[in-house]
Amino acid sequence: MAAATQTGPFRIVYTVCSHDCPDSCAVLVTVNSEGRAVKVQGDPAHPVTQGFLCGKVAKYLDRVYSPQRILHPLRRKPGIPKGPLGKTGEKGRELEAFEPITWDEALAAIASRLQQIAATHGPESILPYSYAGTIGLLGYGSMDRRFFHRLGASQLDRTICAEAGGQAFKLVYGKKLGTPNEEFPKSRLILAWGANIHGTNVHLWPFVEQARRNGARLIVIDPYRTRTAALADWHISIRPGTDAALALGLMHVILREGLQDQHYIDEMTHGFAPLSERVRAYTPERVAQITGLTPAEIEQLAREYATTKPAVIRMNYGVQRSENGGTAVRAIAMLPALTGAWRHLGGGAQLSMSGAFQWNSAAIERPDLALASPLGRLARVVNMSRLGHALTELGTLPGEGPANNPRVHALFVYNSNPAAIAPNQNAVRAGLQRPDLFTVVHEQFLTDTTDYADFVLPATTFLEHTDIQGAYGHYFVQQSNQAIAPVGESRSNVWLFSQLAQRCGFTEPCFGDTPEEMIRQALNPDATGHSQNPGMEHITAESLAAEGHIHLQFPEGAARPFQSGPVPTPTGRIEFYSETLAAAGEDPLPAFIPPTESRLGPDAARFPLEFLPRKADNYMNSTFANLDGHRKMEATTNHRLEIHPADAAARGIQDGDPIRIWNDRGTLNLTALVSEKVNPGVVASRLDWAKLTPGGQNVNSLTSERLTDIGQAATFYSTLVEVAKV
Ligand SMILES: Nc1nc2c(c(=O)[nH]1)N[C@H]1C(S)=C(S)[C@@H](COP(=O)(O)OP(=O)(O)OC[C@H]3O[C@@H](n4cnc5c(=O)[nH]c(N)nc54)[C@H](O)[C@@H]3O)O[C@H]1N2
Ligand SMILES: Nc1nc2c(c(=O)[nH]1)N[C@H]1C(S)=C(S)[C@@H](COP(=O)(O)OP(=O)(O)OC[C@H]3O[C@@H](n4cnc5c(=O)[nH]c(N)nc54)[C@H](O)[C@@H]3O)O[C@H]1N2
Ligand SMILES: [Mo]
Repeated sequence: MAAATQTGPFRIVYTVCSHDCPDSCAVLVTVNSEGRAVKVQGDPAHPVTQGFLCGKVAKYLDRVYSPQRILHPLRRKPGIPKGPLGKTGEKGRELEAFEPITWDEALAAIASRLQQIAATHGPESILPYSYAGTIGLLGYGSMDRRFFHRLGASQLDRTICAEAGGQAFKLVYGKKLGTPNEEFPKSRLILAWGANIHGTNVHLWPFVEQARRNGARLIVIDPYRTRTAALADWHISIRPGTDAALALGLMHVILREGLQDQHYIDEMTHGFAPLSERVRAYTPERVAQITGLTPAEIEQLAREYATTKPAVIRMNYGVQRSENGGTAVRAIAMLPALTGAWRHLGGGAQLSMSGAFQWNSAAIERPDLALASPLGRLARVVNMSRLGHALTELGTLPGEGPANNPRVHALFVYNSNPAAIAPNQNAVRAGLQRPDLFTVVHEQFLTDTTDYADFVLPATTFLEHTDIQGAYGHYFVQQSNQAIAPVGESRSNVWLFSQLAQRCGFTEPCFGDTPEEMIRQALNPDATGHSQNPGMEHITAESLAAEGHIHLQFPEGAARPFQSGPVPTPTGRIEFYSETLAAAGEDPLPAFIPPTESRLGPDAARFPLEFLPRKADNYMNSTFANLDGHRKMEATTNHRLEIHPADAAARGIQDGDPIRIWNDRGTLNLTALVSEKVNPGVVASRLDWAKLTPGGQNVNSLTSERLTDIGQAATFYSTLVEVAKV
């Protein structure tokens, strides 16, 4: 549909949900004659949104018009120490710590302080911290990147979510592409591997259901009995962090029984012989010991997977939030190459489709501006999964040197809530509490992180600004149009960094670009107005604005991305044997190595339980957790630790008992939920705002800053704990 259509006194505006989710839904917003949004609905014309919204976004107007929205820039009052202010929404609490100021005052004060810190400690002592509060292309990373490059601020390595799996998939295939949702109904076997489809990717679910009506089986491999697992034909409750072993065991059986597609292997892959040699050691008996499954289950899964055609694997990022999660993703990603599943419509695998969106990112982010900064070069890179270490010695791992040089003196947070979502929360919060750290937070709500801010700036929601968006779960380019005026004095990320650049005296014209101009730059049109980006040549800025969503076009066809070669790896083939890893002196083949924090690791005697600090189905990471309607949907699991009856009994714990969970990094007080959703030896709890959790800390006070084998990413799911009744 067009950007906006008028029906009587109402306008219907095409927007795109910009929360960090594979689905990137088309959302039609009905706006009344007073300019107020009165309804949101999924666009029935969008083939993946299919006219429905998830439970979180169906209630979106509660968020947009929440009385808890930040409406004005705020400055910390003199003498008020940084730290938790108490529950959000308790009217007036924030005004005990902050005073409202004008945008002019806020921008002037922040620009001058940043420049002063840059002059005194060097610009790299300024650290931007952002992730995916919005995944709109402009809101996620555009004017902000320009500003921080020009300033010479540190760069951020954005590893908190998907780097391990993303890089691992690319080691095998060269590119993040996958089987589109629309092809899933043709599949006869759907393997959800570390993927809670119903919970975190619900717009794939109707396609799964359609496949099942056509006779497909759904198998879920997950250490937790998710909604998806409960709805499956077979739930395989694997031990956390052991997926590489299972994938190698499946390969062992497939090759032993000759179930591979040798023609596809010969034509498309590299390193079959050494891989065959490697998997010989992964017998079903050995893999059963590691994974907690039986040899018969492993054999059955291998046979079912290799002989059912088409078969598709929906891997999500759960597998790779583990110390050796990169290798696990690599090994799983090799399975459809071994069985030739890519040759069949409805077969293959899906992890992320983001590799298909080849924006003109140099024009959007302008890394060249770093040459005009006082550094005269690109700044150093700080890993966001090591924020504790970047800010304080408390985050230092055994055997590691002290934090960076120069020390971080300013932290600029937007699109993120690190005090809740970053690992090793106690180190992060100790860092945020440093009186010498200047902290600015651009936010919609008074989160765990704003409690530590010197300045809080009000941010818009996706209804209140214009953006362009790809997706990591489908192949549609979309334009999201501003539907309503900004609530209060909130402003978009683009506006904020454009203003700050001007206050800092940056005269490059790009700092004056409007969102519409930046959408054009992202599309990079030729003289006829058509995009020059691969796959977008049929798109113009006008056609996108008029149509809302337009599917990418691939010469090779999107439905079977790796049906034929070459693939963009060093050898041009799907790499079982990674030439990149070999060149780096690392093991070029997948192997199972137990995570340090696992029942097979050195600390298992002290901390015998493997902890899953999970996402909530009704929040988006920490987003939505402050809204009553969303909290009600999580009521049965809020502040609960799910523990198996055997582990509970061994500790004298009964359902509803107050319990303490701890390791060397922190302690959490929750209530026991005795449940068979987890196996013995595994406990689980949900991510929530720390200040809404009794004791003021959340699950990330227990997680570590250890990084993954590939991609230097966070390892939330490699965490050991002990539990006792209090
Ligand atoms: N409702 C909702 N939707 C979301 C989000 C949310 O918070 N809530 N978050 C969004 C974000 S940021 C992302 S990145 C995406 C992707 O999110 P997902 O990758 O789906 O995220 P997770 O829930 O972390 O992991 C999926 C499943 O992996 C399981 N798992 C954990 N460890 C292991 C393991 O060792 N092996 C196996 N096989 N499974 C394991 C978990 O129990 C979980 O059920 O979802 C997005 N969508
Ligand atoms: N224990 C545990 N920790 C985890 C995870 C887990 O599964 N378990 N998952 C990890 C993963 S996969 C991810 S992706 C990260 C997510 O970490 P974050 O990206 O920090 O995600 P959110 O918690 O959703 O916080 C995003 C914030 O951005 C704000 N925001 C939204 N839109 C805008 C905007 O346009 N402008 C500005 N300035 N702000 C905006 C929202 O209000 C929200 O507070 O968390 C990680 N942390
Ligand atoms: Mo994520």
